[in-house]
Amino acid sequence: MTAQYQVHGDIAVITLNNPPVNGLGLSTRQGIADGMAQANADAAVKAIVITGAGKAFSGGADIKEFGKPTALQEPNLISVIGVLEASGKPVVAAIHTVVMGGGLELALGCHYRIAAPGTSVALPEVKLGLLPGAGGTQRLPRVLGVEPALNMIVSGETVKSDMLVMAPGQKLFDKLSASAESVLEEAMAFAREKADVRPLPLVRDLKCKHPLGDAYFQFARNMVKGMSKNFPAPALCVDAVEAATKKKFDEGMAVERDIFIKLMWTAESKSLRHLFLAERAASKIADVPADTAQRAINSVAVIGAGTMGGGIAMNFLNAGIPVKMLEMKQEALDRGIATIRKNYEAQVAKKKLKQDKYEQRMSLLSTTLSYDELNTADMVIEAVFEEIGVKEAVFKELDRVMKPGAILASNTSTLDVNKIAAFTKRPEDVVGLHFFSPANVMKLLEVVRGEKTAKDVMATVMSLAKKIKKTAVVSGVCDGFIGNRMIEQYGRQGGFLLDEGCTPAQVDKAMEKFGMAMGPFRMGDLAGNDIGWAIRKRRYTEQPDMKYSKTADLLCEKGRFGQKTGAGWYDYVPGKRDAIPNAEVVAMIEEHRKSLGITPRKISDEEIVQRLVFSLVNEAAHILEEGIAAKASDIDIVYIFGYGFPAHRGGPMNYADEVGLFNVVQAMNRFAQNPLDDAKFWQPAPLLAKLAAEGKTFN
Ligand code: T1G
Repeated sequence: MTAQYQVHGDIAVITLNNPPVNGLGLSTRQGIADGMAQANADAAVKAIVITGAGKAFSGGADIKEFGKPTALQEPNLISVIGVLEASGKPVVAAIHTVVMGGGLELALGCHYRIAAPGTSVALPEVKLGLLPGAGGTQRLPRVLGVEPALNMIVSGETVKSDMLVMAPGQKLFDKLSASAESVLEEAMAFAREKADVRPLPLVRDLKCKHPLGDAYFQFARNMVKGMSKNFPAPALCVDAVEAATKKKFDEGMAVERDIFIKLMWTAESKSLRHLFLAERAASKIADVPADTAQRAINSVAVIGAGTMGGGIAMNFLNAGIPVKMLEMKQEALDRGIATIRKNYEAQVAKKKLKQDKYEQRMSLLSTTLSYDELNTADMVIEAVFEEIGVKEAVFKELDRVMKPGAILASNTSTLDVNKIAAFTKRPEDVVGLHFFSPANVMKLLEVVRGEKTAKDVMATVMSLAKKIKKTAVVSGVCDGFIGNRMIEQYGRQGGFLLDEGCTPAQVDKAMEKFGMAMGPFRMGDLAGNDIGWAIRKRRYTEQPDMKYSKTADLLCEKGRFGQKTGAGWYDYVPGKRDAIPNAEVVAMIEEHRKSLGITPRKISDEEIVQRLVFSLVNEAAHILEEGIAAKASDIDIVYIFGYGFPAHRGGPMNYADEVGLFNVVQAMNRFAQNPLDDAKFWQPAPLLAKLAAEGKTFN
């Protein structure tokens, strides 16, 4: 049982013990119910305390149990909370560290609640596309007030116990304990004091009203509508809390239950639950045990003070890790420092960063023009010009100066990490750390594992990624790793669609309606069309049979590289980001189409979305077959965190699973009939064909 029962004198203590965060799976729920029965049957027991072992009171329902039969098996969480409320003896929750979701709902079923200071309190279900489903929408407003409760439920945000006890008239916590260590003792003493109180106070009996009634909820609905475009849950949270103010408790519970069951089966919720586990699974490497000893990283060197080097350095400064930046010339260093200062000062101006914090971070930054001064750094990240000759020179120098055991990382986005490792005598210490621009903002980090990269280097960089607040995904070595290799196919399909009859705006609008942060052409203008141009030029020589539309080259030949040149597929007004369609570009595309003898055809949004998204899926299936990515969910994480794929779709692989792989393959077979497309590319990858034939999914 993952809940222990012990009697201390006249107090029974039930301790949730289901590591890592006391998720309320069936066995834990059963343990609580059994403990309650025992305590109520034991005349020597005067009162009961419930607490959590380890690093949480409880992180809520067991997310890993969702979708499994045991999730709804009795005693379900509502029944367990009913047992608490029906207890003939007082039940006191001794809360510390984390009390979230169903964990907070469990505590709300107790007669009293003692919280340690600094406890993280939340009803984060909305972040999983749900709403609190065990009475949270009915009880929290009763103890905290309608508005603070609704804010917590709709945002899913965490609030500290110290803040909550200051809410006027709150009855969420009867008191704060002196510390997390003393909360159990204090709760037991509190339970003794309340042993003879009758009737026992029940949250469900408290009144729940909002003075403005309908007007307030109308206001709340308007606010929520704006922030929850693709997600149904936030608006339904308002309905549930409104029911708490208008209906009897049990009727309100029925409203909450109906909504919860409905949301549980939405694609949005399944996507968000998939991403919650996928993000955490990404940091696990099958052949690198979780307890692999890590190398200490107490200081970092960065080679190159350009946009990437500066952004990379900021990640470490933000985490309190000293950085020494190296450039070849002083003015390059000065420019790099100035850019870092500008970025921090912009955050200070927006009150996102305190002045003293900014200064403290800058104090951790030093610069040098000499490689010899890098010999104390525990890790170095190279972010120099993307050309193999330059990388060779840099890594030969690093091999000469870096201390034994230092990690040598390259930020290369396309070059072969095995080749780079071979420039040194210590290939086992070499790894790729592919940051996404802007490196101090984008959460995704592709960790490129070379053939010889040591396991402890992998364990070290994966743990370091967490410290610098990056979501790391392991990639094998291939051209473009995971993300850029897939985005190249996505871009190719975009080009074919222009040749066949679309405008850039039509393709972008279709993809943005699907949920992409930006369509392919706006994204090209943002990243710089010259980047893709350079890659295509390489392809034309290396892979002459790879088909491309020429439109992107024609655009680049006009110097229309995108926002950085004020014009690309679209025009831009300085200082503004809106993409303004340009008639000349559309004319250029039509001209080009005519020169190919192509009669333009009307192409549906659905075809646009399928060709772009399924091109990602097919390339991803090859990436999985080749072992470049370890699991499909890693690829979803790459696309959500690195390329603006919509979270409510759960990533390209999750989306393909939702559509059904059989249907994906059917669509690919149709695309292969199109003479203007690339029939060879649309041959379903063997893994995809196999899963589709077997009626299986990627995840
Ligand atoms: N269930 C199962 N496992 C969980 C879990 C949960 N609720 N929360 C965390 N884990 C696992 C996580 O997968 C990881 O596992 C490990 O714990 C550490 O997580 C009826 C239905 C609690 C603040 O949404 O916000 O209650 O990778 O890396 O940074 O109304 O986890 O080690 O195998 O995040 O210290 C509502 C989600 C559920 C809370 C800890 N509860 N969790 O953060 O560690 S729905 C949540 C968190 C619900 C009821 C409804 C955080 C944390 P592994 P971690 P952390």
